[in-house]
Amino acid sequence: MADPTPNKNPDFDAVVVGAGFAGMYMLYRLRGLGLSVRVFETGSSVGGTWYWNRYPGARVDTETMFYSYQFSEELQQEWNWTERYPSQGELSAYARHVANRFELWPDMQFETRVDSTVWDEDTGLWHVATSDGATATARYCIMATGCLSAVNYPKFDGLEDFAGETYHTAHWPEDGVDFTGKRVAVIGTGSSGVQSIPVIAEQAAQLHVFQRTANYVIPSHNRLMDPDEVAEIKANYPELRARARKSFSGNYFPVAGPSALAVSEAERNREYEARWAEGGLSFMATYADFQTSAEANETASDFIRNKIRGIVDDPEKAELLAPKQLFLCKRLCVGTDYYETYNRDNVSLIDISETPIERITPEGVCVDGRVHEVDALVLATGFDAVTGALKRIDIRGVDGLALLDKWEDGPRAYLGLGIAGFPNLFTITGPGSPSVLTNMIPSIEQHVDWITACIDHMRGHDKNRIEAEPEAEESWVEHVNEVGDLSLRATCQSWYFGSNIPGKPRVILPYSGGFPVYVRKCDEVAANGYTGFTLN
Ligand code: N01
Repeated sequence: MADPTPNKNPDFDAVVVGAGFAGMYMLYRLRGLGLSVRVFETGSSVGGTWYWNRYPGARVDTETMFYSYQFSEELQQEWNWTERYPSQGELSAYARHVANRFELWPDMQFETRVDSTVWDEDTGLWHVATSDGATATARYCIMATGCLSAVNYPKFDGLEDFAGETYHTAHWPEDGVDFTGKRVAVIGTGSSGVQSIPVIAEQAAQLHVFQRTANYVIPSHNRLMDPDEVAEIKANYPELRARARKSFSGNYFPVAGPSALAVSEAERNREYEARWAEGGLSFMATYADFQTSAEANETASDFIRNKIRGIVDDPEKAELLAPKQLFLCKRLCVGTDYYETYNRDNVSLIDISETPIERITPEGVCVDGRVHEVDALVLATGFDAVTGALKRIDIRGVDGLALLDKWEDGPRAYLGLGIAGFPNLFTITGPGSPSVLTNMIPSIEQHVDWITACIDHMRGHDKNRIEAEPEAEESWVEHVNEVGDLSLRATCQSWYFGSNIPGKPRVILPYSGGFPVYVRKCDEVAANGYTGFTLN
């Protein structure tokens, strides 16, 4: 797709792919440098993950006073979150407010998918081809495509013959779905299933939940924000944000102690009870050795399993819902009335751990020779995480190298920011960066700030081309894998390792050395003139 007439004056200084929280902030910062920018977005508005994931009950499970931008003091002071864990609707409204406030709309083109982007060494430009048949050239191509955006559609035999309606949680109709009086199947019990199941159960005549792996679900105890609490957080934002930046996940969760085994059972249970009562993700940070000691890990698992047995009336269902895998193997879920929902008469739980779904028939879901008849099918089957969205675009670098080929055995990237063989292409929260193991918005801001400073540096030093060096990339990938293998997470199946996608190489996708260590490394690289990158 090389431009027949090499042109050193690109259509745009930068093309940004995606208008989620990463793409919007990238646009804002690059415009601040005086660059011309075009953002392409498949959806018809801003918000990325919060645009697409409109399933019933969708809400963030990070406290939203902190799951928000911090780059603008005015923005964080003027915006008022109404709930501890705001809904998809409120998060989308926030995204639109940001686009309005910073007048981002004119540089964003919606309902336009980027199909391919091809590097032309002669002109030093990216040639970006979009779904509307147009092409654009740009000096920089910045992938703000999201870590959890490429939908995982399971390949069940007969799925296309199903006579009812089929939905995927991550591709939900804009006008919503009314399940009143319907028989519904939900397949999948990760965060999306956990959030949607209680809401669908309230509407549907009958709900069948198909569970392959039981997950750990901490109650959210969602509530309206207390105005005094909001005022206090707003008054102390700088210190609170700084404290979060110093914490492993970029999210401040107080750690009760270095080891769950260093305290008595009574003390440990008091701490677990307090966190269960408080609700939310801070449970995962109770003790620092959950990822290093199976015995410590088991104390948390046991506590949660006992909670499930206490909530769910039917002992058989309770045992099915009690997770068997290590705590924090998979992403911890946060729910509202999740386990309580299984006490409803209209909810059944079908264990597919040993007997997988055989096929979908026109009438419903067939397991072990029995068809569970339904009117609607909800696929809560997740994503081809971290690399999926990048691999679904035909990205070609130096000498036509396809990213798909380069990543055949797993992603290789330097700091999750640059890729050897793909000059002037940056990935926001790419593989090998902390991304999904952290609070995403601070991680996005850190990457966008770094990329902005890098481009500014290049312009200040009369450089037009930047490329990760293969050796630097190799040694970073090795480090990411070494650190990844240190945690118990490495012993189980999860999307963190690509295990949810048939045929995907088993490689740790995010960097698990923690946000502060990672930020220090990125800062050092920049301070030393972008070590590990070649600038021309
Ligand atoms: O996806 P998942 P998700 N047959 O991959 C099952 C973020 N998020 O959309 O575990 C039968 O976690 C699969 O089973 P198993 C959050 O980071 C955040 O729920 O592979 N079942 C699993 O139960 C989260 O982790 C928020 O055995 C099949 C489920 O489908 C990430 O997104 C909300 C199957 C998929 O769970 C992904 O969450 C939502 C098959 N062929 C999401 N294929 C909040 O902020 C898959 N499954 C609250």
